[in-house]
Order: sequence, then structure tokens, then C-alpha cells
Amino acid sequence: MPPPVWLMRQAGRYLPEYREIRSHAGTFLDLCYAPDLAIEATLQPVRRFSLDAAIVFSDILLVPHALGQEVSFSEGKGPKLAALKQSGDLKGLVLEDVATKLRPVYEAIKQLHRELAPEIALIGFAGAPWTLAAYMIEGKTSRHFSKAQNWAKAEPQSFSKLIDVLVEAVSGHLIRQVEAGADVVQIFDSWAGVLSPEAFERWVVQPTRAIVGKVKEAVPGTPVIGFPRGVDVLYKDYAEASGVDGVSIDTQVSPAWAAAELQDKVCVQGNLDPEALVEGGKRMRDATAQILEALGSGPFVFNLGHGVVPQTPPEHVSELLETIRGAV
Ligand code: 1CP
Repeated sequence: MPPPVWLMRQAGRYLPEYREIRSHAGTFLDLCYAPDLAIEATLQPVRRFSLDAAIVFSDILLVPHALGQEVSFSEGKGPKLAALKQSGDLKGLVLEDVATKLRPVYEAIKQLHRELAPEIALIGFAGAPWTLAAYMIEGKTSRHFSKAQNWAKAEPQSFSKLIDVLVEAVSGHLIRQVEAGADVVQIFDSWAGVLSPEAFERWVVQPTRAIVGKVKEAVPGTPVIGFPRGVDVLYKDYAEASGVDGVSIDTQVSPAWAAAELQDKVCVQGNLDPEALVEGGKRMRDATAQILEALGSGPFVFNLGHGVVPQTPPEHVSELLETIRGAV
């Protein structure tokens, strides 16, 4: 049996039909908050390719936005936030508003749950507290997120308060997505890899464990996938200690290592290089075969090691699916 397959960022700019709705939607946030458009963006890749899962079209930065932080997305430059500069700024974050502000996401999920064929899994998601805190303090993307790292080091007590607020906001958001009809949730910790092992344990593993506990208490049996991108051998600690059921591995993890060290603890998801999908052909087929060879006999979901990039030719996604399903 071929493994189930979906792709991180399977919706988005590489699809002409996405660029079409994006051009009429107003801002990127307008698109995320309009259930009809978010539903359409979610379904576009599922209609075009025979994927095994749909991931609701949204963004991790909706949670900081719903907490009351100013967030905007500018063309080509990525996100911009009104950066938190000192502990006093945390007072501006209002947990009580999050559920109401994010209602359009739950509305989209409810309708997607009704519309999707039952064999297609519907995935909800959120950013992990560390990655959200990193954007909230830095105010934009960054290589090392040093402002956030420095805050965590210099003032662990106030940083911990921010993480606690985010644990509450993120677990509530995930629980409401499952209640609305999501079958699985994924927690994106895209910047986990910049932290030291000690900081990783405190700001990634512990908060994730708290979130997983809350989700499973509220909706028992919900599968949770974690993606602590870039953490190398610490993936093993994460698989052992965070409580997640599945771990998404990035392109730097060798599939053979993941099979030996992770697959007896969790379902592994990954990890084709998005650049191999851009190139297609032999490079893509060989890399896919290698991943299937190493991971295909254990609990496994085929995915990329990071999101689909805008330069990806859509035909290569079809070719990838044929390769995966023809190989087994
Ligand atoms: O211009 C556009 O149309 C906006 C581009 C875009 C898209 C398509 C952004 C801005 N977000 C999204 C959608 C999105 N973001 C999804 C949709 C569902 C799908 O996968 O199809 C998901 C799951 C995300 C998650 C997300 N947003 C992450 C985690 C995954 C990752 O890429 O590491 C992160 C870090 C973000 C922040 C963000 N939002 C958008 C951009 C360009 C970024 C990254 C900024 C950076 O480089 O730091």
C-alpha cells in the first residue's frame, strides 16, 4: 500500500487558480478571514491532484492577530507585526477575544468537513508558542530571531508569561478546529532549530506537551503532528517527550536515521526537499524512492521537508504522486 500523501503549503502561489483568487481577495488576511475564499483555496490542490488530505487555508500568524497584535503581510517581504518590546506590552494581548475573532476559520472547517469526500483527511493547524513568540517579538522574519532569544534569556519570567498565553490561545484554537470537523492537527514550530538544547526543552518541548495534553483532554483520540523544523538529533527528544503522535521531519534529517530513531515512537511525516519538487524528473524520483525505501514500511505519511515553493511547476506534483503510488 502506498503511504498517504499531502504537501505542506499545497495551496498557494505556485497554483494559477490561487493567484487568481488572491488577486481579488484584498489583503492576505482578508483572504484568511473570508470563509468562502479560504474554502476555495483549501480545495484547489485537492481538486487538481489526488491528495489524501486537505489543510485548511489559514496562517499561523492569525493567532497573534486575534490576540490583538497588529499583523500585516506585504508582497514579497513576508509578515510584519507591531513588535512586542517589553513585558508591559503583553498586557495588550487579550485571550478572551481569540475564539470570536477566529470564528471564520471554524466556519471554513465546518463547511470543508461537509464538502470533502470522507476518505480525505481534513487537517487543522496552529503555530507553536516559540515560533509565534519569535515573530511577535522580532516583528518580522529573521535568521536567528535574536531579539526573542535574548528576551527569553534575559527575562525568562516574562517570556514564560508570553508562552503561557500562547499555550492557551493555541490549544483553544486547535480544539475548536477539531470540534468544527478537523480530523488531525499539526503544530508548526518552524523556528525551533535556532534554540540551544536547554531552550528547546523549555520553550518547545514543554509548551508542546501542554498543548497536546489539552487537545487530547478536550477531544480524546485527536491525532497531533508536530513539526519542530531544524532540530536535528533533538527530533528524538521531541518524539519521546512532547506527546505528539506524528513528527514531520525537515530536509536535513536522513530518512534512515528517522526510521531507526523515531519510527518506533511516532508516525513519521516527510521529507522530500521542496527544491527536488521544483526540479522534478530523475532527482525527484530518486529522492522519493529513497524516502519510501527507508520509511515506507513503518507508520508514515509522505510529505515535503518544508512548504511547496512558488516556483514549483504544478505538473511536478502530479508526477510526484504517480511516483509514490507507482513505486509500491
Ligand atoms: O502572498 C501570499 O499569497 C501569502 C503567502 C502565504 C500563504 C499561501 C502566507 C504568508 N501564508 C500562507 C498559507 C499558509 N501558511 C498555510 C496554508 C495551508 C497550506 O499549507 O496549504 C500554512 C500551513 C501556513 C503556515 C505558516 N505560516 C508557517 C509554518 C510553516 C512554514 O512555512 O514554516 C509560517 C512560518 C508562516 C508565516 C508566514 N506566512 C506567510 C509567509 C510568507 C510566512 C513565512 C515568513 C517567513 O519566511 O518567516
